[in-house]
Amino acid sequence: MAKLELYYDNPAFTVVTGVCPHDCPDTCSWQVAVEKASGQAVALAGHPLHPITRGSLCGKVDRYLEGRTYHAGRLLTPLRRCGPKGSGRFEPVSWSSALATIARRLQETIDGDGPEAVLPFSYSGTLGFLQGEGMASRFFHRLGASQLARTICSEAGFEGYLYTIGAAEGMLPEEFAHARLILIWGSNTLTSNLHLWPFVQQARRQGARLLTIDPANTRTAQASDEWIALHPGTDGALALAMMHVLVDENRCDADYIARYTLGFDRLVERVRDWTPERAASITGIPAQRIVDLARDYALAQPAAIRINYGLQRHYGGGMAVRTIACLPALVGAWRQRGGGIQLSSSGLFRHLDHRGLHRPDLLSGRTPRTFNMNRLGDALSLDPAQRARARYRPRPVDPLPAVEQAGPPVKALIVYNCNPAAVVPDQNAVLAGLRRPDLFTVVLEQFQTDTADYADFVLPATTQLEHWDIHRSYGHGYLALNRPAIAPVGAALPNSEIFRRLAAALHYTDPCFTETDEEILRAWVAAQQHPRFANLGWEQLSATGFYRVEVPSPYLPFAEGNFPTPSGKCEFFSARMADDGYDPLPAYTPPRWQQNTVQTDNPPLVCISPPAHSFLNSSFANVPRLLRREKQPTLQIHPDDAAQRGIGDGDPVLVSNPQGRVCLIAEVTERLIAGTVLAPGLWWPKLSPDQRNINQVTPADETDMGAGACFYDLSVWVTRLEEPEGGA
Ligand SMILES: Nc1nc2c(c(=O)[nH]1)N[C@H]1C(S)=C(S)[C@@H](COP(=O)(O)OP(=O)(O)OC[C@H]3O[C@@H](n4cnc5c(=O)[nH]c(N)nc54)[C@H](O)[C@@H]3O)O[C@H]1N2
Ligand SMILES: Nc1nc2c(c(=O)[nH]1)N[C@H]1C(S)=C(S)[C@@H](COP(=O)(O)OP(=O)(O)OC[C@H]3O[C@@H](n4cnc5c(=O)[nH]c(N)nc54)[C@H](O)[C@@H]3O)O[C@H]1N2
Ligand code: SF4
Ligand SMILES: [Mo]
Repeated sequence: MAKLELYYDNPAFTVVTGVCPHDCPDTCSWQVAVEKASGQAVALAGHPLHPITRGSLCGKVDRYLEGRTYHAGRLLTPLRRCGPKGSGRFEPVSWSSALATIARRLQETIDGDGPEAVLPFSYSGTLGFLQGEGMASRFFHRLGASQLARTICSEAGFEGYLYTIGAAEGMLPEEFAHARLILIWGSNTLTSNLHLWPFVQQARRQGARLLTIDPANTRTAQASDEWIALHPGTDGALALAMMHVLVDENRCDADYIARYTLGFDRLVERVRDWTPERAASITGIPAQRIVDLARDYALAQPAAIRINYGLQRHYGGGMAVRTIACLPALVGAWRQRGGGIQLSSSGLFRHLDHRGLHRPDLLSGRTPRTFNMNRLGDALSLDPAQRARARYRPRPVDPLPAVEQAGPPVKALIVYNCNPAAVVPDQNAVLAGLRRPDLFTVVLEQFQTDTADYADFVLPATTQLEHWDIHRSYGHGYLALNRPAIAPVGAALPNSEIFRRLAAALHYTDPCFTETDEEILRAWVAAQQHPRFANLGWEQLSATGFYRVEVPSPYLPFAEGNFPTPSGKCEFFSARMADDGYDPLPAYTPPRWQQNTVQTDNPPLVCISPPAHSFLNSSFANVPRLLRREKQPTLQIHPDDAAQRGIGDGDPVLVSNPQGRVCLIAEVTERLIAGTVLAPGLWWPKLSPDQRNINQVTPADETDMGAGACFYDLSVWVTRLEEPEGGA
């Protein structure tokens, strides 16, 4: 029985269809029951008819009502700071006074330093087209603000995948059910992609084996047939050795290779030296296990690979994904249902037309500078050399701007859908920037985050129950509509409305700033002309709440080649890579941590910080029920590494490097390869014992491709503390 069945035919309630807004590949559709008399939402559940959601939400979102919409900490009114930056002391103000002051300050900045002195800063609080960058980009385009390269999550892997495959397309979750071997490679499905799991289990019931390749013995690895442990950032070496075995033992699909791939001969040359022994010394996986893995991979067709973003948060992450993405073509896995690889399904939606939504024409010929969000600390610096370094430079061939081209200091920062004080690398540099007395900061938020503590004005934003939106998935093939189910709580407003009002306060007269949210979304739907959206219409979308992009089912995109690369083939050799300054063949780019070879009594350890099960980045890390589940900020450490440092289970430890320091509680565990430590993220610094989190020690280094963040590629020293450190 559907969970909201009780409410469907009850005249006292309405049931409204929506979609989870969070940054998660599953993009679950949901239904909300609202009591008509009170206007209160009383129940929420996964949409029973959505083919991927199948009626269930994850443990974070199934109690979205108490965890977000009606959370006691919801921001309910605009606030003006009345204490020092970071102190969190604020007083309530009216919308009209807040907006008038903000508009005046922005205009002063524009008049004094030029529009590029304004920097928008946003990421993935919501993935909705409208409440994400919809109205915001209209506003910032009109203003002429600096632009932001949104690089913090997936850029390296995304770019790497494009070089080999041509677009972020591949297997869909439904097809995993037909695999005979599944490799979960650098992903923690049971935590971060839960709705893939039923398809994996379906395949296993039909005899498929499941292997998980991960430095940590995660929930997913524990639920697999085997955990293959490797050192972080060494996946490229593993893939090259697998290719070596496939070529050496003649286990490739010669016909598929001849028809649908480019550069096989050069690939053969390249992998000749990549013996399993060589890869074993790099990855930590025994050579024989690598040989067997390659054989299994060739023999157990169809074989499916799920890579996700965990494995690309390393200096060589782009090249690693580019290399792994070659494997399915080598064995012809794409030919069959259940074979291939999935990184992201976002490419299914690449033909969506967002011009009418984002209105780039409002730039009127201006080309503002673009900052890399991973270098927010540098972008906020008053030193032009640092600002120049913060400019977006995704490929080696892109020139670094000269100091003279750094542009004006950032004087106004507008943060929405993001918590940079917790999530961005080089936290100390970020905080130094946020503390600048001459920086005017506005934060649109649902909660009083660490970032909000540094704001001059905090503006209360609605949650997904209170606004309109449309979402696409990056894990499956559905679009979804989110209808508001309840009126805004308190004086909160949708991001779209806040930017609409700011535009009015700045006297921006383009009619796009007066369209309602529903009008904007209807126009967006009507603007989609690509055949993949041929049957998309407002009526249909409103009736069901979701829409499957028009590709065949089952979807075997590359069964007969048709790769969206320049050559139309799977590119083992990529001329584009050569043009962009890369090795054009699959290669191994070692992680940065490997360059740290100092031998001391307390050698550095590699530190990774993938998500804690109950948090979603820093979201939900203020929900009491979920905080109780995660207990405290911990550092998982292998017994050998702990013993070497005199660390016992439960001891407070100091994790430090030249970047910064954070105090965590040691969890001594064998569920981790020795030499690596794991700090589950992302705790709110202000809710942590020493008011810091793991991004104290993450560097602002950029990945090889796409200028992504190297969150899992750093060295730290770990020492036992006598007492936990308190206070900052
Ligand atoms: N060390 C380390 N750092 C990491 C990662 C890691 O694995 N390790 N992961 C990285 C990754 S993959 C990502 S994607 C980033 C994510 O970083 P962020 O994009 O900052 O995501 P969240 O931490 O979830 O914070 C989103 C904020 O947006 C707010 N929000 C939600 N909806 C709305 C809305 O409708 N309006 C407004 N105004 N606000 C809203 C939420 O309350 C929340 O505070 O973090 C990165 N940081
Ligand atoms: N519950 C929950 N779900 C989430 C999120 C969340 O914070 N919480 N975040 C969402 C977001 S924004 C994203 S981007 C996705 C991310 O989801 P995933 O892509 O699954 O990425 P991570 O969870 O960062 O890392 C997955 C696994 O990669 C492993 N790993 C780290 N380094 C390496 C490596 O070098 N090689 C290999 N093979 N494995 C490595 C980690 O130990 C971890 O188990 O999940 C989304 N879903
Ligand atoms: S966070 Fe992911 S799994 Fe949880 S409800 Fe949202 S989309 Fe579904
Ligand atoms: Mo992410």
